[in-house]
Amino acid sequence: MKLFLIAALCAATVAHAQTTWKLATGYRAESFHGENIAQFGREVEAATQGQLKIELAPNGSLFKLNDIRQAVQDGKVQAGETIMTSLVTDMPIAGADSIPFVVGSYPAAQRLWQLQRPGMAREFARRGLKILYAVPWPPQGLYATRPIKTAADFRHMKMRTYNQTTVRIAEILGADPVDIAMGDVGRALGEGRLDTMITSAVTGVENKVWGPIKYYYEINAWFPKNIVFVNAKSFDLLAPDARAAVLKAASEAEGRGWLTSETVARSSTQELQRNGIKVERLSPELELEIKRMGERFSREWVRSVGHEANAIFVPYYFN
Ligand code: PCA
Repeated sequence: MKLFLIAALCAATVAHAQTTWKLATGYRAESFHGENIAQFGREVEAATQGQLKIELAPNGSLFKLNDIRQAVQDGKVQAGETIMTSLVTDMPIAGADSIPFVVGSYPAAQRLWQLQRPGMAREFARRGLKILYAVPWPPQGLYATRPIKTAADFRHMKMRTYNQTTVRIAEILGADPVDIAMGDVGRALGEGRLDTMITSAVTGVENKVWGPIKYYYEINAWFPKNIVFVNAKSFDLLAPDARAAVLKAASEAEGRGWLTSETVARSSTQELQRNGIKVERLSPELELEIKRMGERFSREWVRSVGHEANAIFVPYYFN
């Protein structure tokens, strides 16, 4: 009996010693988000003396970006990264960071995240998921193949979208939405499948959009976040010290990711410029008009989310 117990204990230790989490993402391993995940993985592995390894499955190779949350929830993969707006259909408060013109700076984005996080953690917990950390993309700017001078210029421009939120924004602007995953932007541009898009400077650089794209307007429209999370059962299976190590590394990854995002925002805008893209401001009249459209989107969002929206935005605006 004693021997059996010892054998069982050893087996349990060995089981802890060999855990590997696959982490599915829809984005590239070489992006700043991907590199941050890789560093997070290295830190977890070092802190747990190899008890836990995190293996990145980039580029939608395991699951498509918009399916990753469900796949982790169903236990098909242990961990994942997605963009929060991909969750809005059944988790409306996830869209709080993609309402145009609410947040205009990194400190404001951070404040919003602190207010959004408790509700998100509840939503995740309800689905058997645990949030590890979230990091914003640089501010969203407007790219175009031809100058945009008035709101009418959007009409019948093919605008790239990547989820429900961006489709609605395209519709409000009067553009024709075309769904294009981030990795396909370069090819789609080459094939003339898109004329305009709203995304960050770094995404423009990674997709080398110069050539077809001639203009980048720094409208700072919103700061969407990527969220990294794990199936709660996988997390609970870890030994307590490994769990603590994961949470510590996650909190460091979050801090590091926010700083990198800010640095990359600046360097990428310069790189767009170096490659011949005109980095400009919209005319004040058009900026005002676009902000009004943003307000319309915001009203629709608040109406669809209800009191949970107030729980975020009342303190955001009044504290
Ligand atoms: N890049 C991603 C999401 C937001 C961003 O800046 C994309 O364009 O798909």
